[in-house]
Amino acid sequence: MERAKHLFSNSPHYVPSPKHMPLKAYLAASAAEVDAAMDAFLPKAKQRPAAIHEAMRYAVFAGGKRLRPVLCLAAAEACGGTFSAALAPACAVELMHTYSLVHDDLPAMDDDDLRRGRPTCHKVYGEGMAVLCGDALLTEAFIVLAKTPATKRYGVREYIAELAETGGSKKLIGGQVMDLEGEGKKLTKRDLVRIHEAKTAALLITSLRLGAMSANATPAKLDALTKFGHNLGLAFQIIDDILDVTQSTAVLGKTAGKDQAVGKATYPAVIGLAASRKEAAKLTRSAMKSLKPFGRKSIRLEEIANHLLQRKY
Ligand code: GRG
Repeated sequence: MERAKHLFSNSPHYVPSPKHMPLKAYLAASAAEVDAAMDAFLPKAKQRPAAIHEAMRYAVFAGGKRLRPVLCLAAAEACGGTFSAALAPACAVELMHTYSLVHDDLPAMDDDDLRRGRPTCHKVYGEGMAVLCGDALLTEAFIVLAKTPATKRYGVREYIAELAETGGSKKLIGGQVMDLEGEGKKLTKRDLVRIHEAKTAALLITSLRLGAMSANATPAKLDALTKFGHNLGLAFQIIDDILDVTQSTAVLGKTAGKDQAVGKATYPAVIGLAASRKEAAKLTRSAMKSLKPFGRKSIRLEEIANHLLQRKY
């Protein structure tokens, strides 16, 4: 954690290199710090019963963009917080995200063989162990989140309520239910937005909010980040849908063309590719507008939003 102090511009240890650390280097350094912290938080692979701990580590350390932790850290920075206070919530959101991927890949859900460029958890450890692995990662997310230091405005009660609400039946789980129910059906753009809000945007919003809460952000700043995360999350999912039809399995590290194969309604399917690209750009512009109250402090969030719009995997 000590070595990460240079990542935050408000830290006395911040080393602008040479002016402002390029985003690519910042993303890689943040991901490395989050990985090191998750390695320390998670039970060791040999901890009994070893099979579950091995599976958890397999799923978590399979790669991944670490987008949610990076948003958490960048939001903390935008609110004048510290890297060390934002590290536990950054790990917690990634653990919840990884649980959702492990369960999403199960035969009873999306039935996928490939995730993050490797065989999915159930392909390696079996379905029963993958169910338990997801359950354990979800639980671990709260164990880790509870380590976040309290601030004047927020404590463990608020942190836990924030993440639990997002993981629950009205957000992540609800989004997955709407997604499953929508397969093979003709959905409207409004239906799609509802699914994406719950399935994708909710965890991005909570990642930002938890980072901000670790920095004792005002409710007005939390509101601004909620608006930012909402538009960013919708844009992120549209780009994801576009990449599903325009990129290869090798590039994505997950099965390409899956949405079409299972008759899933997506933005490209409902409004076409060109209109989807325009919509993602429009949402990203709207997201940026919500960052006004943060001034220069939200430069990383702006860079991340632009980067996500341009991403190729
Ligand atoms: C709880 C089973 C269950 C599901 C909840 C979140 C979710 C619903 C399912 C996860 C699968 C999925 C396709 C979610 C949509 C959001 C999305 C595009 C996830 C992929 O996120 P990335 O690209 O993945 O950040 P990496 O691997 O980079 O972390």
